[in-house]
Amino acid sequence: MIVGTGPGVPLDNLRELKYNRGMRIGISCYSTFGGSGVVATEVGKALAARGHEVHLLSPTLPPRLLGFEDKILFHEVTASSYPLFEAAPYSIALASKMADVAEHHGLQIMHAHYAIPHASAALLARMALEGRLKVVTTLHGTDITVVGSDPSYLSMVRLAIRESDAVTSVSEFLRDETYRTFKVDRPIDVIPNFVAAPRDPSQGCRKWLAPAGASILTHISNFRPVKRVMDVMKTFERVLHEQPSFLVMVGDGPDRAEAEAYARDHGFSDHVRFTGKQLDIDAVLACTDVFLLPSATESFGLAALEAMAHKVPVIASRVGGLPEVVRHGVDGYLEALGDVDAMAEDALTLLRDPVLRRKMGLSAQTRALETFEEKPIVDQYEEVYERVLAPSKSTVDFGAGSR
Ligand code: GMT
Repeated sequence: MIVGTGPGVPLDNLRELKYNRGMRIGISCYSTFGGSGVVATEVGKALAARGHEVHLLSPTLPPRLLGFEDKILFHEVTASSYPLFEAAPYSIALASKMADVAEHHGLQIMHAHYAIPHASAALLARMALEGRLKVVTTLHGTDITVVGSDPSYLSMVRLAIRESDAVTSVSEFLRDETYRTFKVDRPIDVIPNFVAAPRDPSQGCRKWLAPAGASILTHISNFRPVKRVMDVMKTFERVLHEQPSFLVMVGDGPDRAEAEAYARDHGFSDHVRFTGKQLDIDAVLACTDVFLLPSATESFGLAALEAMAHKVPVIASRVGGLPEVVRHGVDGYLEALGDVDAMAEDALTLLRDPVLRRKMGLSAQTRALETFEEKPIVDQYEEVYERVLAPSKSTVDFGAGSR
């Protein structure tokens, strides 16, 4: 089939041509159990399922890429050490790997998830390839709100945002914060995170997690200071005074030891299960009554969305992009940052009233699966890719030389 022999080809035909062959897309991310690592991997899987060729680059195999995935190739990024280096320069190794993979596999796009260092590395790779690679950067959260605004990174994050061929952010809040912090003058597309309908877990964990029919409250995070896990402990302590219940703490990170010590010192460690990192969060969420996310900031709150998909009402702080995900009084409750008394009251209201809990859980699930449905959101990423690959005019002239 000959396409594009006329003076110009309508964009729809170009799209069809490109889709028949599929785009060749690099995705660079951290291999985290949650957050940007999950979003990047799930976007990659969805794109591969649509026929695109996806190359995933990260320091270790992302947890969500366990099974064999047709049309996804994984490239491990390793920074070799040398006695002169105080720390192996991961960003340079990443840029080099991006350029190599792009060159040898004919990648058209490098999609960087989390600005530091993926977006800057992608810009270097684009330079190494003399512009033959488009860079799409997705901002996720602390790459803007915490680390990115640190003076030691700010200039390079600003450069990455300014020079990427397209920039997306996971919430309106994060887009506005980006404009405020970096004073960049360029469009930023808001493309929210998505969630799939949860599968039915093979076995319930309620019996082990909460003997004798007690209620289950769950928190899932990387236990960094921004997650305020001590607020989770204090909220639960108040709930436990009034209601037989158990707390499931999923994940690991710097504040885990302090939280475990708090439960021991306050005599309720028998009521808390620290599970560590878990791949199968569906199993835990399926038997959760209330989800707690009292973060200091949260650009989106993917963990909250995953809980909502399981019909679990969320109690969170009214910060960042959380109000774009959780509707106060409808899918759960949003309270002022640090107000553990209010959060405990909300949890007790829900635990004492199963009808209300089920109603909110149902609203939460409907919102999660309708507003944050995978297909239209992956469509938006595809549209961004098409835009950066399309010539600047809306028609394509393949020119005499290409015939
Ligand atoms: O920015 C971070 O703290 C890490 C990042 C990640 O890579 O896990 O989390 C952010 O991205 C998630 C996925 O888009 C969002 O759901 C989280 O809200 C966001 N975290 C923060 O803003 C604290």
